Amino acid sequence: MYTSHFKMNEQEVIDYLKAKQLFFTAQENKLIAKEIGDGNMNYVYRVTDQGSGRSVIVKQADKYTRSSRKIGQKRNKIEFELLRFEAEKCPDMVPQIFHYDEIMTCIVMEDLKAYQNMRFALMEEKSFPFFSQKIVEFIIKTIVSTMDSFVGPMFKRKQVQKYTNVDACDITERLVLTNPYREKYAQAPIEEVNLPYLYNHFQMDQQLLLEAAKLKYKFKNETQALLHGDLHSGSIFINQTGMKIIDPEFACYAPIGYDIGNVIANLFFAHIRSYVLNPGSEQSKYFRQWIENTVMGIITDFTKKFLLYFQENVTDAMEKSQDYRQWLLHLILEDTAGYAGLEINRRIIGIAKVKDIESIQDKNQKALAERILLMLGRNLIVNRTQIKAAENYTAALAEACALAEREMK
Ligand code: SR1
Ligand code: MG
Repeated sequence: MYTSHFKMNEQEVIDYLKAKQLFFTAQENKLIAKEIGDGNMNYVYRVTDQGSGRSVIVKQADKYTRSSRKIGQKRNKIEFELLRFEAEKCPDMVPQIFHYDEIMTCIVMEDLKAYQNMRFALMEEKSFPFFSQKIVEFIIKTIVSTMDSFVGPMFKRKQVQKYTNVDACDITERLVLTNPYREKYAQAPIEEVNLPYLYNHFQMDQQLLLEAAKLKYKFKNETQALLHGDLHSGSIFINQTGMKIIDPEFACYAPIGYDIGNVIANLFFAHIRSYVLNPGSEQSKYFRQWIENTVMGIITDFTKKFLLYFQENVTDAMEKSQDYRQWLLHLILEDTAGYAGLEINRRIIGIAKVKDIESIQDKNQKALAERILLMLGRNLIVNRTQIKAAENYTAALAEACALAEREMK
């Protein structure tokens, strides 16, 4: 049984766990399953024993995406391998894995019921004081540590082969790095009032197009480190005491700034949502200040920890000087700003939108949020060589708000 792959339904997932004797004891036999996936790619089942209340997650990758597009299933193995690797480096920051099935392409893992998806927590304007430190710890230990400067180029090249997933990279290259900049691919709906800006300015902006193309080139050609590959707030589960990072199915070797930029961009979505919905409330101002401090904290903490990690762990004889690591840090920070901009743009005018902005009901408020974010995205891409210090981000944010408000008056 289970010697060839098929997509399981809820009952079949229960049967699978029973047949494989996974997670539940023989006494726990009142199992119910519910499909809870809200992404575009996989099927995610929560299976609960109604007697004990214990539950587990089964995530299955099919040969088709949920929108019926044919796709390879390598992402599931990569996700499992990366979760296993991350568990060695940051055991408190990933879900526990109970089982991986290469034929059924499914992972049986801890149900993170005690945590909330961070995107939704941010939409409720919850703040998490420890977040910047923790995410930087994760980035240093699981991403920076995979650079050839530490593990050697021979080992890294083998790892690059192991983690190359043509399907996942193709999705990123189309959805993030191309389509938002090409008129025929830009995906409505954005608010109608923003369409002239999109078509006549944004997509005609030769400087923006050139800089976005350079960042795409880097993504395709620079195998700097093993990334999570989709490090947005929806890939993080969080509560007041800790967080767990899930879903590394887009993992690949690419510039580190891609992941850091994703984290920052998704914090900005929550910030701008709050700014347009609750401009005057003191509580919301506190939340937005926390986001700004968090973005600044990520940059300053990454700077400090990267330099220290590099100094203590570099093995390449040519890379031992302080000037070298400073030079490298600056490249990563530049990339961070640029990829943050690309993530912002693609979530506004691409097909994979974010709830933070999509769920804004009032058309004027949503239009303002879109315009601010597109202006911020552009600025971060085009001026990325100047955006290296923590305060540059808050300045860029304030500038985008002021500019967009003026234009939309
Ligand atoms: C087909 S939609 C794929 C997108 O969702 C994932 O979360 C990734 O961000 C990807 O770009
Ligand atoms: Mg995902």
